Amino acid sequence: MFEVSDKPKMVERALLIGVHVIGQGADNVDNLLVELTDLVNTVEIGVMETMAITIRKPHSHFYIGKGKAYDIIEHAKAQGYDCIVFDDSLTPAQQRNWEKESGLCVIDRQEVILDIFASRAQTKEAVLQVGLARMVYSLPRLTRAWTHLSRQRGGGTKMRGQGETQLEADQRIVRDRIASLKRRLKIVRAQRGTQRKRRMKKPVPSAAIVGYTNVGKSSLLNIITGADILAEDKLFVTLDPTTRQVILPSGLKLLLTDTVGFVRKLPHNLVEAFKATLEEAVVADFLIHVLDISSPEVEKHGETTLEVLKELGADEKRILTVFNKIDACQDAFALQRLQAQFPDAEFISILNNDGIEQLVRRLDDLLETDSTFGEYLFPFDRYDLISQLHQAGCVKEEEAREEGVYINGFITPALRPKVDAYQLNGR
Ligand SMILES: Nc1nc2c(ncn2[C@@H]2O[C@H](COP(=O)(O)OP(=O)(O)OP(=O)(O)O)[C@@H](O)[C@H]2O)c(=O)[nH]1
Ligand SMILES: [Mg+2]
Repeated sequence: MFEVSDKPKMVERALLIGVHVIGQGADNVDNLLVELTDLVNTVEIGVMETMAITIRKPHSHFYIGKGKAYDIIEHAKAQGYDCIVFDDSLTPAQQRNWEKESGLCVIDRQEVILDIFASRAQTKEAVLQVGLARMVYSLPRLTRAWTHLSRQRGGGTKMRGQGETQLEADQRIVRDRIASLKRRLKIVRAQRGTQRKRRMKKPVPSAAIVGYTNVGKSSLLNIITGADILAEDKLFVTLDPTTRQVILPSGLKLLLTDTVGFVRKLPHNLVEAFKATLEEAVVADFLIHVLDISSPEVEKHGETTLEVLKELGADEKRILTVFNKIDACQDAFALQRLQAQFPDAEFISILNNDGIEQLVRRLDDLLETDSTFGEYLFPFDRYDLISQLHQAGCVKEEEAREEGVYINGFITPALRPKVDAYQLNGR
């Protein structure tokens, strides 16, 4: 990885391989290959051919059987491919074996995803997080012949210590980098933590928009709050959370956060590295789970999202399920079926502004169910509380009376304990 003299070779022509292990994995290999094609195209490698193969059990050397492996190598070389991409994860040893035997660049879905994240990362925190995930991924793979896809992964040789092999020196450098990235992340995260604390001090409830990549999460935040976040027909456009406030028709306020999208087989290192970013989902009062109904794989995508949420410890939250892109849904039967299956879900098209008003009303309902209506009388010296109620958009009516300030409205759970003592009506 750090032999800088090796100029990065560009790989251009890939053969994609999906492996079905009999009796394992409910995912359809062909569908996964379609998705892998999108992922590989995103890193600007041409997909020449996809191949689905079935094996009885994984083998340690090549993951698939040796006979099949040599057939594939021969085929790939004959066709002039320079890269083989596996949908399944290869162990560092398997990856090395493949590269040694074939002389081609052999990678897996995880590495492709890491590469996409790296190319998308813009903010300091995202760059550090992706950098960390990549370093952790490459540490056991340092002896590979190919250590990069389209981009050079930084580096630079350091002097080898006495008695140290090149590999040991490289490993030391990567470990040092991991440590340094962790240190720098800690600083950046402390800043984010301060921002979040400041936000949480405001008694405004919050919701996080979560879901598979490219389903329309950023578009939803844009249409509801009038924000101007980049929304594109590409995978993993958003890596950093953005929070905007919206005032709902009832007057209640809600903080909405757009988050990074998920994908099947998301590298564990990435989830780990993005945990701090995804914290936004964990601390939110509820989640808005967006799905793309026009995808034939919509249900699988939903399951993936719920799995990642579970890993983050956010699966117990209340979730409002939103099926987006109904304009592009070709299959009327699927729409009906999902409507029957998810009677509490919203079905919308952001593109056609269809169902958005109803969705916003649902957000209001959700907040109002949490909030309780009450009448209060505050002494004149408790303007601090009155101001917090205003900040949260709880106040329906306010009147200065002789004995204090009368207020009624829907009070959010966060504020209730603070104002309970001033409630009228026999409390
Ligand atoms: N047909 C259709 N396309 C939509 C709709 N809503 C969003 N899109 C498109 O879907 C694509 C993805 O939208 P984004 O808002 O970027 O999706 P995202 O979930 O934020 O994606 P990532 O940040 O990449 O995970 C964009 O090209 C949008 O224009 C819709 O209702 N109908
Ligand atoms: Mg987005």
